[in-house]
Amino acid sequence: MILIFATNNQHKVDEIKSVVTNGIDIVTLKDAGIDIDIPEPHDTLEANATEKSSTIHKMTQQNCFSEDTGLEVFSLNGEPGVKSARYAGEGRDFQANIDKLLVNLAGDTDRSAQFRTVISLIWNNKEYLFEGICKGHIISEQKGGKGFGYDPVFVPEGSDKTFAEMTMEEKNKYSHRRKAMDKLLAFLKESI
Ligand code: ITT
Repeated sequence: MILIFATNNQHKVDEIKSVVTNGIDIVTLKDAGIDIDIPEPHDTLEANATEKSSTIHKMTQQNCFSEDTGLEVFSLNGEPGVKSARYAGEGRDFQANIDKLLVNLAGDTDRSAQFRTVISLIWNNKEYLFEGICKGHIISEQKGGKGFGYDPVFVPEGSDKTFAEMTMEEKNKYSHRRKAMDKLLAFLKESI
């Protein structure tokens, strides 16, 4: 079964492919020959995920899914949240985003945070949403060189390592993205 994954983020593709079971062929936008930067104009993860999947569904008429993820820091009232990719500006620079986050959190004793992923699946012309949350905290100095985005400063609950110090398999034990994807896979198992 073929499922288009409406993303331009190769890190997300690698993580999703590593948790998908046999029988599902994940086709990326690149594989499908689609070269567009899908806009994310909305102020919720849900609405942006819907925008991405419905844009690709309109173009291809095929079953597809997208996901939008945000890092929600409690003492910053949920920021960077839906603006996670562009927190420090339109350049979408991972390092600049981390630097801004650490400056904004300087001196804060509550460093609790969560990653939240919302997947929008369009399956047989109907939309389904799935959410995955990973709770943890933000450390004050970056650690590790793996992963992407805010991984070097995020330590999930139950671990003393940042996501950037983990292999993809270890990150998958905790990750928001894997939890949301597990729900999508369970749905497909019931629906096929
Ligand atoms: P697509 O919209 O093409 O899927 P994107 O990179 O724009 O890719 P998002 O809008 O969901 O995706 O990006 C949110 C940002 O949040 C992303 O650029 C990273 O900085 C960060 N992020 C998302 N998932 C993350 C993860 O698992 N670990 C660390 N940071 C993450």
